[in-house]
Amino acid sequence: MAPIKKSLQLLNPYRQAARTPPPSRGVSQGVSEKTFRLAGGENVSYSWTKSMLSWQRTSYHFQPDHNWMNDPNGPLYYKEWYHFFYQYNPDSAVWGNISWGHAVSKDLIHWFYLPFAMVPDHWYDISGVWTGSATFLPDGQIVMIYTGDTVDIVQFWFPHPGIGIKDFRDPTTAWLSPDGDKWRFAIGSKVNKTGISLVYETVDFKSYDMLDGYLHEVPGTGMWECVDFYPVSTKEVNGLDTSVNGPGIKHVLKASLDDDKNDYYALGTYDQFENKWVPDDPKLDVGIGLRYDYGRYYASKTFYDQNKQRRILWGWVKETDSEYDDILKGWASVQSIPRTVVFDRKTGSNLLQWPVIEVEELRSKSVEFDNVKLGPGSIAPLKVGSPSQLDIVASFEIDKDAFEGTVGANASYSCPTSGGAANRGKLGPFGIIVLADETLSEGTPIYFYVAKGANGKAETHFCADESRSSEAPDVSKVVYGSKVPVIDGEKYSVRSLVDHSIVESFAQGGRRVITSRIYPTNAINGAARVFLFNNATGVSVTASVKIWNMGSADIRQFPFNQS
Ligand code: DQQ
Repeated sequence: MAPIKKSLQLLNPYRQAARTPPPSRGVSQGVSEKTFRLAGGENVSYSWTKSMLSWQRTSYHFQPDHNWMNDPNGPLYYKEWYHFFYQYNPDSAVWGNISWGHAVSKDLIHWFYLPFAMVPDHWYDISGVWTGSATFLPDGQIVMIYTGDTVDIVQFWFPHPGIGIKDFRDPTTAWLSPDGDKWRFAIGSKVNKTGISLVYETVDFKSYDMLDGYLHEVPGTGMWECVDFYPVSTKEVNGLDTSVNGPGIKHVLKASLDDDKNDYYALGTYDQFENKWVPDDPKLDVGIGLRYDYGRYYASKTFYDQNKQRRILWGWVKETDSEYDDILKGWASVQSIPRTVVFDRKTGSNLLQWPVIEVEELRSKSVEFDNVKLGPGSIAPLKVGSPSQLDIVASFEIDKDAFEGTVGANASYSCPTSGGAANRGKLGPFGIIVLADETLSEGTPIYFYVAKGANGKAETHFCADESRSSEAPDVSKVVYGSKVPVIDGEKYSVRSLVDHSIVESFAQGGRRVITSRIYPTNAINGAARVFLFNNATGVSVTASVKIWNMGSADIRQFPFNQS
């Protein structure tokens, strides 16, 4: 851990003065902006105390001991260990000098840090060892293909007419060609404003042929980073190895959009003979349809866990405070809790993401609140042990008669633009408030809002409102969210993993996910509280909640010096 005291002393002289915005990081080198930029107000500082900053560090999410981390790289399971690599700056809490950090775990929760896996030390990666993926070969060898940043800021991939020299990156895990004699992998790119994915073929991972045409393209989506491409079973709940194709299988294509810094996926069909992927629904194509996460989540990557026959998704969750604060803390970014990914057989139109079962090892004391009646405009405090580290599972039912009798309830609702949890409608919002203080001067509502048009058709929105999450002016405070399918007979359900400055919330069994970074000034340590609320004007809501205190993960250096 960086010596916070020393940093505070160094930085305090200018912290109270007006600040200039931090420099852009990454863009001139050809990748997406790595500095979080507030829309205005960046030069307003807040006098964070040491205790506030220490509270922000997470207790059971993976993060390095100190300094900057970004994308997950080459995750895999090998010889009874999960390996995780990550974009890492060994020198500072801002993006730069990118190397591959490396950690191993038996359970995806407790980790040992290992020495760097790769540092910039060859002509083809001397300016940075950027993102890549792992492929197992039949003889047991593992191949890591990655993007190298060279001295003249040209990527490792070979120029292609119409494509900018910096616009190739982030190879996927390879899959076998139809004859099984060649490997294929995809990379992200763009032509003008059209996001594309190219596919390369290789026999030996030494020489490569680029296949004609694109795996897929979507006009207007800009540069695609960190493309991911994998099969999901429409029949079974198990995950599939990346090379599997055939009946009962759909293929997921994911791109991280450089232009808006979000991860979009779509379900579709891969014709391996034509090497083309076609979305099931062109209206939900990559970059214009579904996102893995409607909060802060980027550069994600899956791997097939042959240990438990599941596909696991990792994603980078960046800071949404200022870069000055990251330097004070001495660290920046966390990884989401790894999530299992399966096809949603109930809707047939989306994936389900769920925290890996192993995180439940950290659950300890629990409290339950059954059938809590919440009248219109009510709020109920919940007594919980340690409100900074929680696993909350909650479900809500709306009073049936009132629901059916309500029409014309704000059919044009949208989480980001409809005024957050303070905006009362007939059928919402209702949900939980986490990381709140006693007086609710700070708090983050995670909630449902049901909108119902004049035609009686209901649509449910799942949102997270950061607008009152912190009294500090220099952190992000947006309202995240999206519509979420709720099938007849289902309750409104949410699971939230609270771990200090990160809250990951999963609605309807993982149909929609929102990850927030939250930096309260009052609602920390013993002052943090959890509430249930119903801010609807027209209906009562009945809530049932179970909340576990979560222990801390053991994340430390590998004990090389012990026998
Ligand atoms: N991060 C890496 C790139 C990738 C970007 C550089 C996405 O390979 O495109 O750190 O965050």
